[in-house]
Amino acid sequence: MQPDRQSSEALPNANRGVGDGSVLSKQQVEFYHEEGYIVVEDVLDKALLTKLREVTDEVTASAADLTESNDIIDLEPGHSGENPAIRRIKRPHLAHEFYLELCAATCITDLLVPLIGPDIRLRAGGKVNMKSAGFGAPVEWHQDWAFYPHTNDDVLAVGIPLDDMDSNNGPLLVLPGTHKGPVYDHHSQGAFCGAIDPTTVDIDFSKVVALTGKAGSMTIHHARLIHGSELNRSARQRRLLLYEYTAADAWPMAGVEPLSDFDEFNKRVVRGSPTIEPRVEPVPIRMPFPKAPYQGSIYENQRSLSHNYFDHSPEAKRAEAT
Ligand SMILES: O=C(O)CCC(=O)C(=O)O
Repeated sequence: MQPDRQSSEALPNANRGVGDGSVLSKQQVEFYHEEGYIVVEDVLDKALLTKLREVTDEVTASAADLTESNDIIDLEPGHSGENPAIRRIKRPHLAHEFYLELCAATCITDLLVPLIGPDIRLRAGGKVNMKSAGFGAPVEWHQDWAFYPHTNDDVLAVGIPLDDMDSNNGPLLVLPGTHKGPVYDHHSQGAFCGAIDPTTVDIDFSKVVALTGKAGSMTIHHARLIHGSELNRSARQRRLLLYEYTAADAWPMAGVEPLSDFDEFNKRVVRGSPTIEPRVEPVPIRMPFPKAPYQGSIYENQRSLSHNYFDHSPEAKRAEAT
């Protein structure tokens, strides 16, 4: 099954804006609450984008000697010293000081205040998904919320493309409005698998919208919004930095992330103040347990999904190379 591609350029203007240092318009905020996502153009200036690419190249180059994935680098199957291929940089705020600085930059957080309030915490996760030219793997449909439920759902992810993200190089795909629906089963064979089995649900996948944008723009999607992405069939890489943020009073449910270091938890408040009084709201929750049999990243978790939606076949990858 393949998504019916649709560019966000065809969408009403409400979901697009220019990152000129101002906060989001009322229309954009309403669009986010209604549809569960927005795209904002020109959020990173040229200097920040250049630095982000340099740092990402540096971290990528450091993977050349690796023979297996570690806490920071997730290798593509087939990676070798001669043909280094990394799938993801995990927890970028720990991978390089620059990613840590960038997650608190006002050009990003100014845009989040109208959506989740003035007190904002970075989640311990986050990633740079590399979606390399020729083999960048699909990500099956999922809700981030299934991985990390909190006491309230003022939880979202920000995506910053390092390369122009268009309909050919595996853009982020979303199903508008699904953040208001249920939290779907992300289990397979009795354990969490981090993906929705498309054969067991009544979801209208034809409503898909591709979030396209220039390098340095920013996508924002609600943690409950169903999303995924296809194989990158183009000859161009599509690197996407994803930071995950919560309102500071949205506390992770027990076991979802380690809270053994309370100082570190509070230091991740990138704006405003921490609190020890979680706001508890009646949000639907399914716990991601028992844990996925394949650990390491979403790509690993999703290996145990019984039915894929996107085409992962070697033939599809070869089609890209030609
Ligand atoms: O990089 C992508 O295309 C999708 C990423 C995503 O949804 C995830 O890693 O949770």
